[in-house]
Amino acid sequence: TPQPTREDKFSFGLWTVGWQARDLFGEATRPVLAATEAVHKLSEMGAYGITFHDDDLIPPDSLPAERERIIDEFRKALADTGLVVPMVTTNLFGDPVFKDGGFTSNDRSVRRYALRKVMRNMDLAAELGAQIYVFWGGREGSEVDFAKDVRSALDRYREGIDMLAQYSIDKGYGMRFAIEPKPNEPRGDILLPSIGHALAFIEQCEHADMIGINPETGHEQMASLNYTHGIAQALWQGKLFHIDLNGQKGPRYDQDLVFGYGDLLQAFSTVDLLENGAPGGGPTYDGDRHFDYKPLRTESIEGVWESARANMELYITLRDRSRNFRADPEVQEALEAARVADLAQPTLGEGESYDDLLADRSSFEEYDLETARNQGYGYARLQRLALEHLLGVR
Ligand code: 3MF
Ligand code: MG
Ligand code: MG
Ligand code: MG
Repeated sequence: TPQPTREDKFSFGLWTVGWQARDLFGEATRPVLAATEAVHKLSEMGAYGITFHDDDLIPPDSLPAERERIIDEFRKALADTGLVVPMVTTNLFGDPVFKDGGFTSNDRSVRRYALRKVMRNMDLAAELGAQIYVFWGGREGSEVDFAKDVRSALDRYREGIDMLAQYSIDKGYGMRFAIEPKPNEPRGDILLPSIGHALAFIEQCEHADMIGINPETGHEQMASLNYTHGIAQALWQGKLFHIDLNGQKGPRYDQDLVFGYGDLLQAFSTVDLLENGAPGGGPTYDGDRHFDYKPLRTESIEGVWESARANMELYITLRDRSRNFRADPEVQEALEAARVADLAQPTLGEGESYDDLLADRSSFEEYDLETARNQGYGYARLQRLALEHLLGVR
């Protein structure tokens, strides 16, 4: 079985392996996992980083001295193991104060409190060297259309993000922000529900250049969207700042399964894109491969580590398979036959204008429509070869 190493850049949220499996219908099935233990164990298993929400690391009601002690112990575990903190985020969803949102609550005092909570945690994130700060607005949304003025909510969302960006700039933190879209759960409808909505929102921000996205596999798939296509567009726009990999079986509640334990074929194309880029070139992703999953509620701590390992091993397996896929002469021939790389060729010739196109009778008046209509594209063969590589039968 493949052995993960630091070079693979695998990271985990403290809230993933640390999830006590409390759900909507039942109590916790596992005891608290100390952050320092998570650091040591993840490091032993070959991970590279750990990420956290403020409240995962520091229980919200901690007194200042307790807070300092926790941070010191965590910092020592990081130093002892060499594990890094590539990303930090804020819990703006757990406390009942955020039941109508953080940045977009109808209560202005809640909005001000939310901004302060983020600023305090950004100071800690900077101290720990995090370069990416994630914003998942799980409570920014509504169940009642008449109760939320979405345009004002987006104004307030933008105001919050822009103010915090200015804070990072003024403090010299040099952070980049990553917004994480999700269609619903816990709110009936969440603002910035998909990759596309988030990308469009970012363009409206004053500090758009330092704001990107943190798309999660399962979140897009909850909305029946193609995750690989979504991250490809984010890459195209230079906005794939971070990533939450996991598994999801179609449009149902947020399952947070192990990466690949849902739409395995799409997980294969995701890894192929992340690792092999696109045939036409363009920006690639070089951040950490971050897993945001939940170990099954049925498992004790052994099962937690088993599933953490499963995320990394499956990623490595898919990476190996995708390299074999790309290197296979028959696949190369099939890609050629399917003219996949031809799409990188501009539709107009060099220096060609629409007048030239209008003058080109072969493009319209004398176009051989019948041949174009009757041609096959050769994608079926490509799909069969991809499946065979995925299954390891080639
Ligand atoms: C919820 C999530 C979140 C975010 C996290 C920061 C609790 O569905 O995915 O995890 O990932 O808040 O990234
Ligand atoms: Mg999820
Ligand atoms: Mg999630
Ligand atoms: Mg997530």
